[in-house]
Amino acid sequence: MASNEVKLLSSWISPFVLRAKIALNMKRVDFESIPEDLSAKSDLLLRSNPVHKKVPVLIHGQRIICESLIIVQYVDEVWASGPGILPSDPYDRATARFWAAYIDEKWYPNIRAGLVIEEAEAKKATLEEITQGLALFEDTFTKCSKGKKFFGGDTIGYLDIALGCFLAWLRVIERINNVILLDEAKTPRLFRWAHDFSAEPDVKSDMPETDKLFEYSKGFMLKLKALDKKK
Ligand SMILES: N[C@@H](CCC(=O)N[C@@H](CS)C(=O)NCC(=O)O)C(=O)O
Repeated sequence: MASNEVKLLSSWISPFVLRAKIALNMKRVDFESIPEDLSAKSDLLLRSNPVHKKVPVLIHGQRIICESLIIVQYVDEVWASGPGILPSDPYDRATARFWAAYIDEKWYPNIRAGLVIEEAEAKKATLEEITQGLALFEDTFTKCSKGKKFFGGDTIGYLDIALGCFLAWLRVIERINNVILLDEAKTPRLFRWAHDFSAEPDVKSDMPETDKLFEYSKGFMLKLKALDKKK
């Protein structure tokens, strides 16, 4: 492989892969997206990410970078000429990293659970956790955006990507459960942000359509349950 070639081990359904794609799109990096079948992982994936065996994996020449937020950061640092993704101010950067860690460690598990759990009380509690997280993000958005369109200011940044990658799945969970989670009345700024983020060309080109994801999710729920049983 040429030393500067960029490949991304991908899956169209993966919010984590979407993070990497948005970052590469923002920096106008030419890359090859290599789709992975997550139920029959390729040797390339297993060799490239032997620790987690998950997508996304960025292959930049001979270098291998795993974990979506680390990839976003790497892309930001390597292709420094494009728009900055992480905030330039150290405090803003620390704040964005704090909330991105909260999203992955605390909030995302509820998104996953929202697709799997069937028992009524547990499902209600999970949906409530998702909504409470969204209320926190409304507040965080107000502080981080400083009156601008995105968490990152005038252009999308690290936190926009960290949270926005889940919007399509959030809409699927709303549809499956016939509920509104991102409520315009309760979280008006976040609602507007979700619309603006989804409409950005660097996002729109790769964000899965809700209808397609909804159809896919029907089989996917069974697969997730099977995976959970194996663990
Ligand atoms: N923390 C990882 C999460 C990546 C992840 O969960 N990827 C999923 C697809 S959405 C995957 O590859 N799953 C395969 C498996 O769990 O075996 C990241 O941020 O990149």
